Amino acid sequence: MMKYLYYMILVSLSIIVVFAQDPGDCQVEPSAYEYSMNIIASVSIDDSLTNNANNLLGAFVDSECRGVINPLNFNGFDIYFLVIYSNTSNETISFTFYDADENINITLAEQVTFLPNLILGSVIDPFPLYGINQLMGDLNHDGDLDILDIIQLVAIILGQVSGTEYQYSVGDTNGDLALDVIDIVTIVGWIMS
Ligand SMILES: [Ca+2]
Ligand SMILES: [Ca+2]
Repeated sequence: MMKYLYYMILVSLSIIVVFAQDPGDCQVEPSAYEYSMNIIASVSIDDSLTNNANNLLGAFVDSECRGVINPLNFNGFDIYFLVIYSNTSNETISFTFYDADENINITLAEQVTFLPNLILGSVIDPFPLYGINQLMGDLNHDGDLDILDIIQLVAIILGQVSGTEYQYSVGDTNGDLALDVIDIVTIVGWIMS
């Protein structure tokens, strides 16, 4: 029985490892691949174009890294000249973004299909990649849920401060377009759990 349990835990752990996409851990050996394609991309997180030379854009097939790049800065925002490698056509490429400002990885919404020698986007018109960095209940946007978020939420509900669009988005836990005591109770529940 213990042996069975141990095996189940190992399998569960390996599933988590298999799907981890970490651009910071990305190492690609171009000579291992027959084909490549290029994407000239911009990245927007929460509707803001990224602007940090230490950001990373990684391309993945499942957990396998197929390309990674730091951005170059053009006119105040980042452009990513990313080469993606493959040995076959039609693989589905997904993207994970390392946000150096927040020190977190964010899975981006778009996926593309690999085709040898394809070029997506240009410097004038970069291919837009989008991600969302919103933790429900994180009113002060520090990546954690704690009493500071409750204090912020109460201040907004009492009208002591006017909430931002972001705060109304992450504070409205039941989606009724209002911030009230129900949202407080819900977030307190998340903090306690
Ligand atoms: Ca917080
Ligand atoms: Ca609500």
